[in-house]
Amino acid sequence: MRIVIFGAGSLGSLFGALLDGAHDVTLVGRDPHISAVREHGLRVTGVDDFEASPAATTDGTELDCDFAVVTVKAYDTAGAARDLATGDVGAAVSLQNGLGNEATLAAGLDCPVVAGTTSHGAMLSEPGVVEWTGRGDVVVGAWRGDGAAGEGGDVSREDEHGRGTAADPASGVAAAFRAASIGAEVESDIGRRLWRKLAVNAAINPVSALARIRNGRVFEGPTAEYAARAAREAADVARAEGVDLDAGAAVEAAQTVARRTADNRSSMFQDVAAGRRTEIDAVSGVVAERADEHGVDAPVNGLLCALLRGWEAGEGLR
Ligand code: KPL
Repeated sequence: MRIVIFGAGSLGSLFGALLDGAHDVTLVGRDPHISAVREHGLRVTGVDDFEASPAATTDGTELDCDFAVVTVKAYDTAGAARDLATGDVGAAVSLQNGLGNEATLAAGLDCPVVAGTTSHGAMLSEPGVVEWTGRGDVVVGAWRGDGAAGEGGDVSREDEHGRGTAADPASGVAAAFRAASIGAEVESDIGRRLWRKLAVNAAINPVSALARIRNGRVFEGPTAEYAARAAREAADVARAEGVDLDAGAAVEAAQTVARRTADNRSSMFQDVAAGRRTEIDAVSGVVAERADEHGVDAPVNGLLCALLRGWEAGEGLR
């Protein structure tokens, strides 16, 4: 299959390397990483050590593919959709942090959109080299618009070639991942998975970024109570949206991820440390805004969001 990875940061590059070999992969990203991949190939270290040689470009326009895996930061999603719309793309698969990315892709693209989450961990250690910091999974599901991603219905059908049917692109995507030995499942209730991931990110990312601590420390000491409250609030908002997510289960999911990725610096901590804009709008910002709409209290998410937005404004990043 022809697969475009739109957003060759850490996770995008990891998936590009893993999918290469089984598929015809093109990475879209920025220099100096893309030039390094073109000149020397893409090296993966950590969980496994190997070299891959996907095609690599800084120009994401006029690309044709069976599907594009979108791994850009949430605030770059509209730009990714604009570029992808100039090519012939069979489906767009969001493997991003935050809520709302699928709707942005669907608004800009005339192809099916697949929602997804992943728990693989990765870090770009230098141009052309990605460290695979933790093996995880990939879960995808059909995006059906109006916020009801993948609710109900059978999304696990594959055609005789193992590809998803036109009405069912998620199973084709999962099959393509599995063909490259990447564990991938189709989830009929992907909306719930996205909210659970949002609760995990709402707990870990802003707390780790503001306190400058690795994931394993978030649920220890003085930050623990606030991380738990951020996850609980996200679950309260999810339930107000009709998503069956228990507050205790959301806290437990966040604690499990923090334990499993204890040595990692969250993506938001990495952004702040590098002086880059964060995904706070698509994480705590979405929780706080939807809470307001539903008349639900989410003061911790509101405060975490204000602090990160204040930091970004002070750095001239927004
Ligand atoms: O998704 C993550 C991130 O860093 O953005 C977590 C789950 C917190 C793992 O680090």
